[in-house]
Amino acid sequence: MKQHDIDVLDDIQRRVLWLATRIVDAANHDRSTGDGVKAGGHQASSASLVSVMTALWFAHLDAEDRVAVKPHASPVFHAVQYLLGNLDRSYLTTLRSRGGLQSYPSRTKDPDGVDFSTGSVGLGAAAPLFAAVTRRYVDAHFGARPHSRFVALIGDAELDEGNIWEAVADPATTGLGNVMWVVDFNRQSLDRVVPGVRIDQWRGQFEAAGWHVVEVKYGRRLAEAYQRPGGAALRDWIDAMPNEQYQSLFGLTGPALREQFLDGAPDGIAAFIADITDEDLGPLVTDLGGHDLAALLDAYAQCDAVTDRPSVVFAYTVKGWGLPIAGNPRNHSALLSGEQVDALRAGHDLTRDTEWDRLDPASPAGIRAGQRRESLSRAPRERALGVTVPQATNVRANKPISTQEAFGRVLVDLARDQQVGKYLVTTAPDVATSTNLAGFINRTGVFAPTAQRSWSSETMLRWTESPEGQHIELGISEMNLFLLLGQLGLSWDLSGQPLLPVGTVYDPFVLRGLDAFLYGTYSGSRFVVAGTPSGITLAPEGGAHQSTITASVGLELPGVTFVEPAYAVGLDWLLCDALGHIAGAPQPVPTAAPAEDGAYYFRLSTRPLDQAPFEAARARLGDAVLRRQVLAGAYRLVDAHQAYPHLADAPTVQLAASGAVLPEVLAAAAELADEGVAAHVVDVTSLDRLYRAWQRTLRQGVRTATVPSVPGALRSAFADRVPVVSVHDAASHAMAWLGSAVGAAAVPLGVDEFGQSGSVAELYELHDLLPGSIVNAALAALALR
Ligand SMILES: Cc1ncc(C[n+]2csc(CCOP(=O)(O)OP(=O)(O)O)c2C)c(N)n1
Ligand SMILES: [Mg+2]
Repeated sequence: MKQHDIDVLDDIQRRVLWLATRIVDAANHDRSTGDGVKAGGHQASSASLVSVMTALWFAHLDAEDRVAVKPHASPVFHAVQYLLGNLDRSYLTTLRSRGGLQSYPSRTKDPDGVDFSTGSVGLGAAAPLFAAVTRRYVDAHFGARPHSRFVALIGDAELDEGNIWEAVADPATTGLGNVMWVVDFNRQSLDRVVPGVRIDQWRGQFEAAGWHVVEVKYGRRLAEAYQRPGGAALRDWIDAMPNEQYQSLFGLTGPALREQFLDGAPDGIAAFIADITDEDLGPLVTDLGGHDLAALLDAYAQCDAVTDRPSVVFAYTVKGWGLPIAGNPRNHSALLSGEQVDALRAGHDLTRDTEWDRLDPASPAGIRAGQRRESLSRAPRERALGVTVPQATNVRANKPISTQEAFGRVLVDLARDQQVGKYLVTTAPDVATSTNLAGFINRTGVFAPTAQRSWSSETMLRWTESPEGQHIELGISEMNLFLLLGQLGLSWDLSGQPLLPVGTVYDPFVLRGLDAFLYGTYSGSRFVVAGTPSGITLAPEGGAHQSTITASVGLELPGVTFVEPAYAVGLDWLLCDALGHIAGAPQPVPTAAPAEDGAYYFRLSTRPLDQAPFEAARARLGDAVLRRQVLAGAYRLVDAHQAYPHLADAPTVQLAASGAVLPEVLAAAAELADEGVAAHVVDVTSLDRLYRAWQRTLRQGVRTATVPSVPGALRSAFADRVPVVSVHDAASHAMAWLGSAVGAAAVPLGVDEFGQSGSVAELYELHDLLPGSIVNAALAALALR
């Protein structure tokens, strides 16, 4: 690139720096919320990335490229989009306000085309890597898409997050030449200057994982100084200097800076810098490559040239670059004072009247911005897959079967479906076979970018790896599972091809990947995940493998519909319906509910259940009604008054349960009938949909100051004002609200302690889940009434 072009980019980056700084300043000083809570924002973290981002957007990226921006640089992103003409001026004063620019980049809430949400450090780095994994899959199955580069801009302290290394190390992410990470290597985190010099460690870790590593360490001034006689010693001294000492130079000037710089320096350095004036010394020794636009563009080009593996650029930067807080160890959340902002404005040749202006369209910088706007624009993508997922696969269940097994069978059946089959893609963190994906894998194969020779003669599981495979196998990292699912579910946007992603994970380890789960759904991703097996029903496995709080997690996660069927046909309906929603052709959930628009979490079990009770309910209600109720969240598995007509006037309770515990509940209902108590049994297939329906009517009542009605989903399955016993192989709290919802006393039974090894019966006894305890709970509920 010619010097003239670099000068133009330099003009642009100065304006980006100003706008990013002022956007944060305006949030804090131009607005008053009146609530005493500081608006906040990160001027120093933003300044650190200004050069990297200016070089990218104004000289490197193409329209199809996708970029994750580190959370604290969101003001830089918005400043760039504003200068490109993609953001209205009115937004610039709305950072961190309602409906305004989000504190951290958000796909779903920001107005200017964020590719990846970020916020929880580490995840934004991994997301583009898994987006590239997804693209490789899409290209192999559906034909090559226009080339994209997947870029992550990450803070250096983000490298402390383990999920980064899980992602880098997984074989599924190897060889992705279209990935570039740029590490904003400012040697500062939130609290401190990062101790020591860690670059050799980071470099070694990336290289060991097969990455291409580039360092952009020095700016032009330092590079020239190194060429002079004795310059090599200067270089060695700067390289060896601890981060803490180097960072301290930014706050100093004059003789004090010289003294600090020479503290501990070998002989000869003092002489080398003796003829450099005090004024020139600071800019020289703090001249880092991460603010040298030509050096950055050269590094990006080096990454493009390496096409067989991912690249990482360590861009040495200054936290607070160009601001009075540059390099200050306390600068993470520091805000410039009014006087400092005034001085900065004047220093950028702006006034209060011109401070928010775009670049003059007639100037070289303005012309460049106009050209870049053109070359970076892209058309919106279609989200719907446009295929019809069948309502059921008609899974056969004539003998006892677990929900986990039924799940595997339904997937095999869907894989055969002419329309749907090819869009299904499964993934699991080394638990594919133990979560019943083997049937699907046998049918579709395992994905690998190139065909692999199979050395196994095993007939049970055909682990054939090829570009046609539809299962992406991961190492044991639940973070990677959810990160990949999140990206597969955004493939319609990031790779121009909607998919039907399905993941499996041992239910207790959903918690291990929870932040990535949240990340995916916060980003608007849609997928199915099965947590299986779950609960203490996994009896012999003991407390370390028994999940108890996951039902509450599923219930409470926004953007996730939590379901926990007990019977195979119910599971079949729910799974087909979920995939139908993801395909974008939702079959209406008949509860006047707003369309669901997120992920689905199936909590499953390996306990085989006799399917006869379900078939009885089916005969009683008919498929159409039953299916509607199963999808709505609950149905009456046993209606006591129909099953025991002589109990029509007897005291009545209702036993509500989800999943594996239903046999005990059914037995308790029979015992209660013997004792002259009519007990309805309600199978709660989706606690989440029921709760949402209830909340919706409550909130409606609250907002309109009217008496809330009972939602249909509750009304059709539950009897009004009849005491409830809830029974769940999960924390009792998840179902404890049902009493309020039906207006009656409730006794919630569940697992509120860590589990341990045993038989199902032993552990159910321990946690009061056997029929005898359920009967006692029912009598207690009647007494509480
Ligand atoms: C998972 C997570 N933990 C903690 C934080 C709070 N936090 C935000 S930024 C930050 C330090 C980041 O340092 P670095 O990545 O080096 O960024 P920079 O120096 O560029 O600001 C921390 C601890 C977070 N956002 N996410
Ligand atoms: Mg940092």
